[in-house]
Amino acid sequence: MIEKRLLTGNQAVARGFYEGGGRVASSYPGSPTVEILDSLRQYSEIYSEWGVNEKVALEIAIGGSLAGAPSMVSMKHVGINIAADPLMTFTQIKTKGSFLLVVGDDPGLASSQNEQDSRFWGKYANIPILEPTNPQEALDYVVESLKISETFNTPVLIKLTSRLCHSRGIVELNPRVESSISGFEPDQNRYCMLPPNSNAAQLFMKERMNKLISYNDTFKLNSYSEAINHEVLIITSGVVYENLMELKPEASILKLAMIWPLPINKIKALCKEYKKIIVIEELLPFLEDALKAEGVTACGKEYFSFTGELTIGDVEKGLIKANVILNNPRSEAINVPENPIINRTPMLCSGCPHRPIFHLLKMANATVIGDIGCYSLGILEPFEVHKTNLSMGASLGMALGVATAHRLAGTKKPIIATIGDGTFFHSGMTGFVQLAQAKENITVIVMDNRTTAMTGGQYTPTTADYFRDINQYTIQIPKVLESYGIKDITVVDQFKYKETKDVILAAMKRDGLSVVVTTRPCAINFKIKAPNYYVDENICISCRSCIKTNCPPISLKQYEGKEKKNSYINPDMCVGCSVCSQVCPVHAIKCSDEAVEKGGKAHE
Ligand SMILES: Cc1ncc(C[n+]2csc(CCOP(=O)(O)OP(=O)(O)O)c2C)c(N)n1
Ligand code: SF4
Ligand code: SF4
Ligand code: SF4
Repeated sequence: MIEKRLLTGNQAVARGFYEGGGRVASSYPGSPTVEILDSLRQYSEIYSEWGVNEKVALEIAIGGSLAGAPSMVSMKHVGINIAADPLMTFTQIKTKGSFLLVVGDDPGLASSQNEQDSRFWGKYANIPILEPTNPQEALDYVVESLKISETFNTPVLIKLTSRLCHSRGIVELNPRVESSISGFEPDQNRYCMLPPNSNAAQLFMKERMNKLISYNDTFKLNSYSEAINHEVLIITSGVVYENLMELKPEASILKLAMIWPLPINKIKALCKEYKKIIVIEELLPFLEDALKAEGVTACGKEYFSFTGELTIGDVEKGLIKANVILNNPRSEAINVPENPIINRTPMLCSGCPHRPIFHLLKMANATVIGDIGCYSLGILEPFEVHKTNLSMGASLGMALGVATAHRLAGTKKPIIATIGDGTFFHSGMTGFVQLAQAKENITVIVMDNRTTAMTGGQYTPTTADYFRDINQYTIQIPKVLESYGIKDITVVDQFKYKETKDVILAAMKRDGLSVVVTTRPCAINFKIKAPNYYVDENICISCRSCIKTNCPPISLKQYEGKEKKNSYINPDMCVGCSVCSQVCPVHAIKCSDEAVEKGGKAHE
């Protein structure tokens, strides 16, 4: 009997890599692909590792492939920007071990800073792209891509989206095909990318692409369903195909599994039979433009948005506009009725170590150049301290640019940059090298919460430090910065609110670069729970200072016999960080553990 399991798209990718004989996998965390590497950890046959950023993760997988091991790297769409340098040269090489680049796009921006379309990277890098529509296909396409990679000596890009990565489907499991690792065999013509080798590589890539076009013309995973009426041919791929099938349009449908290079001979032959060719694809008109460039009269983006996901309703609206289906909407009946979801702004968790920093930055009247991590929530109410948010590690260079421009303009306003430990190691270290040599007045707060919290708590080099596990490697941020020649570095425990405030305000006043490293770990990932705090309503003067810390357990309550509402702390949610008690002007917030209240140790 065939074994079946309910898997997410991410889990199915991991399973496919296992079944296809995968040996080396690396990744850098980022939604929507984080769980691929997490799922791979269950397979002892596969070595898996988080890279310090996407470039290093890619390079680990490249190394695995050069040594003949079937290898895979996974990342979110913006990760390709970081990995692009080695990628664009690696794809010129005649690969040895099979190589997969799995990328998760995020149409609709569920958890990303932009909506870039990774298909363009695949085209630019001259490699084939496969796009599955559901978890079963995610598994099958990974297995197939390992074979394609081996046959054509090419890296293969598998393009996923958030919807597919996180949705579940029943998947058939098959046994693993074992693979051997041949080891690295020196071949300078093949692996040393300098002229004339790279000149020859251009011709190899071109020839490889031509072979792939012929292969795709008869590729077994592309599917064509023919309507009786030959009015309209719809060309589509990915999750959109599943949405389209819910509508059962009276049109022929060509679903592409390998979306690049196009099976152009097959498409041209088919298109001759139809009056109208409609392309339905999320984000940019990648397929549509490629078809037009080949002389196919295709349309698409005049009916379907260039931004966001294309839901069943969106596909239906577009097809009504294109006169393919009648103006008789079915999607409302198909779509699950909307539950009344209460919109809430994302919030820092109870006891989050970033909270006191934002609370006091709010009062500091500085221009704060933010970065990417849980601390991006410093953009939102009630803090609204971060004035920029661009890409990982960008806060440092940008702060330098702003400070320089201000100096040139004669403006004197303190410039602060924030960065987390995950981002420091990902791409902040180089920014610090630049800052160390500059002369501008900048204060950088390194919020070392000992983890990559925003993507689910993957380790960083300082994670081991927190656990005091000397067997794990440990890199201390202040020591790294000292080695750059930075002298003004203060390490502070930000739950000592007053002391932290003094440290940051003093750093802002000092000339040159000042760095403040905060040390409190992420409350969620380290499962921190210390004795809770409570409000003595008889002392509380309803000033709302504690409410402004925006810690989830704190609310206003109508106590019996009181005229005004006073503060209240939900004891089940409070993790005892003490920050609210430190901002209370009348000492109305107390610890439930008297020993802590009298100066004992809390929250360790
Ligand atoms: C190039 C790129 N890769 C991955 C991500 C996903 N991502 C968002 S925040 C983050 C790191 C956060 O870690 P850290 O700086 O330690 O901050 P924390 O969330 O722990 O506060 C990552 C990897 C991204 N936004 N951009
Ligand atoms: S996960 Fe950790 S760092 Fe992120 S908001 Fe929660 S406590 Fe703060
Ligand atoms: S002590 Fe105050 S700020 Fe800290 S977790 Fe409890 S309610 Fe939140
Ligand atoms: S800060 Fe203190 S006095 Fe002000 S509302 Fe909170 S508990 Fe009451």
